[in-house]
Amino acid sequence: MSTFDDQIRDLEDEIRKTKINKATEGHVGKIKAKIAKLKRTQQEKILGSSGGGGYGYDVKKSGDSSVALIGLPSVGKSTLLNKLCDKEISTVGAYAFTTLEAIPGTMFYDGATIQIIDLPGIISGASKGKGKGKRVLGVARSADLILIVADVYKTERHLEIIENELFHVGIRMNQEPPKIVIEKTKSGGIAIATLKTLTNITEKTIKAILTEYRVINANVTIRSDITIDQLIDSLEGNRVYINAFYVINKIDLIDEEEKDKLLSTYQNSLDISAEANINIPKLRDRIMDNLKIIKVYLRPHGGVTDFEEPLILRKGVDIGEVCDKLHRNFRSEFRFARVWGTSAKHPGQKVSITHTLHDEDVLTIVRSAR
Ligand SMILES: Nc1nc2c(ncn2[C@@H]2O[C@H](COP(=O)(O)OP(=O)(O)OP(=O)(O)O)[C@@H](O)[C@H]2O)c(=O)[nH]1
Ligand SMILES: [Mg+2]
Repeated sequence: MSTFDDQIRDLEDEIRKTKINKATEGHVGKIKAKIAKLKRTQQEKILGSSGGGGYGYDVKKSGDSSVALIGLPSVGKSTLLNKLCDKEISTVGAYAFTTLEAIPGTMFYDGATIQIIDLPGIISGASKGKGKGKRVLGVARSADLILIVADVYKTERHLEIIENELFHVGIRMNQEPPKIVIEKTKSGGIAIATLKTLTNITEKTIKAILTEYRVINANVTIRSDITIDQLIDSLEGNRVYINAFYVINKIDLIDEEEKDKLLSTYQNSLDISAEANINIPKLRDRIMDNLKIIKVYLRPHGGVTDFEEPLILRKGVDIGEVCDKLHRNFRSEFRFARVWGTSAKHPGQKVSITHTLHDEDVLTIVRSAR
């Protein structure tokens, strides 16, 4: 019997040999769905054989957000953790596989506390169970941001390997989740409602892929211009959508010319030296930008604004969520709020519980008397 890898390779070859056009699109969609299903079964087999080790290290979440450091061995992840957290937390070694488990530290930034997690180095094949790969990637799946750390001399190979491993465990980097809702029905076939023009996939292909997943009767609502891969992702489930960027370390070892070349090749990257302390403040800023965190200052009704201890919130948060964070009764007691800052039409605008806050807003919540 051929192995999963053989079957997957054969199907991938078939896609490569097929010229994709309207006539062949449905067929390609079906093959891609078959590949995704095989990969899932393969992954389940690997996880099932993990000997009760579970998926991921047991890292207790702390702080306002968490950031995972992922990379091959010896790229400088532990050195970086210590720099970001300004403390000697994780052991650094000149040999591969110095770090053997997940080591969390805390980075303080402008009133926010960010958990940074140093991880063992991973190698190609990690997602298929090589080394401690599965557990490392499990931590990455639950992080709010991933830093892919690479060595300046082996950047291309490192980034390729890590991206591939992240992809295989269902991590979709820097992608919005596709807006697809599939509601199974008892009869009537497949009805597709699209609220955006689809330029990457035809309705026929959507139906072919759904059939491959044994979805025969369903109402499908699509609100973004999805691709074949995104449809399969949403049928497979178990995908996580996480921001990530590249950190190219040991920049102290190369000259300006080499550095320029490297940076023009990798747009979504930052060059640093953890050991020689180059660009660490820049990296801290970049982490905060990517975490999409905002600060909101509270002003008690009729009082003065507390600029000392801002609330640390996620971008896109509404006032209702702020109420929930403050006290379990606040939502039910909410009457109205006033907002100063860029989310307000004018200073002190009176707003409802569904109002979305911006960074640096000042907020007053007015509650009914108990
Ligand atoms: N030249 C230079 N060396 C560095 C830099 N950062 C780390 N190193 C060295 O690289 C080696 C590996 O550093 P670690 O921080 O232990 O690397 P790691 O990625 O945690 O390694 P594993 O835990 O084995 O996966 C050590 O000898 C460090 O001193 C850097 O910015 N420049
Ligand atoms: Mg280490």
